[in-house]
Amino acid sequence: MFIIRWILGRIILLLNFVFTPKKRKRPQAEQQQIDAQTQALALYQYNACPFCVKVRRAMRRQGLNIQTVDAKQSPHKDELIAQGGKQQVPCLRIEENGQVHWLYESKEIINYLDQRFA
Ligand SMILES: N[C@@H](CCC(=O)N[C@@H](CS)C(=O)NCC(=O)O)C(=O)O
Repeated sequence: MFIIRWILGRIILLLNFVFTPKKRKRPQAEQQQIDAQTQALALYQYNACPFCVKVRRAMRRQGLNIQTVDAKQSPHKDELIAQGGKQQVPCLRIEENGQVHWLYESKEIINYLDQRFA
């Protein structure tokens, strides 16, 4: 089972590499503004998870430089469970006005990013 999952993961990463979406280009000043906002975001994810790949592709299409965090590693895994509530990726950590929100579900995350940055 582990081997099959591993092979599928490599296929997903290969396809993602071959069909890398075009990164959105913005005027420099606008991109700097967006970068300042996305500094408050972090995507907790696994490298070869198909749902995480979907979100990373959406981020690239939008030209969003959001930090990615490997949720398989300590202490990130523990942070995700303790603060987010469950061990599921992708999960977007959103820091806003001193408060932290954890957004699960790839579809929800992509909707949030599209609404905020599109
Ligand atoms: N419906 C969720 C599915 C996410 C999902 O199934 N993620 C898997 C990884 S691909 C997961 O977090 N499993 C728990 C684990 O591996 O610990 C989404 O679209 O984000």
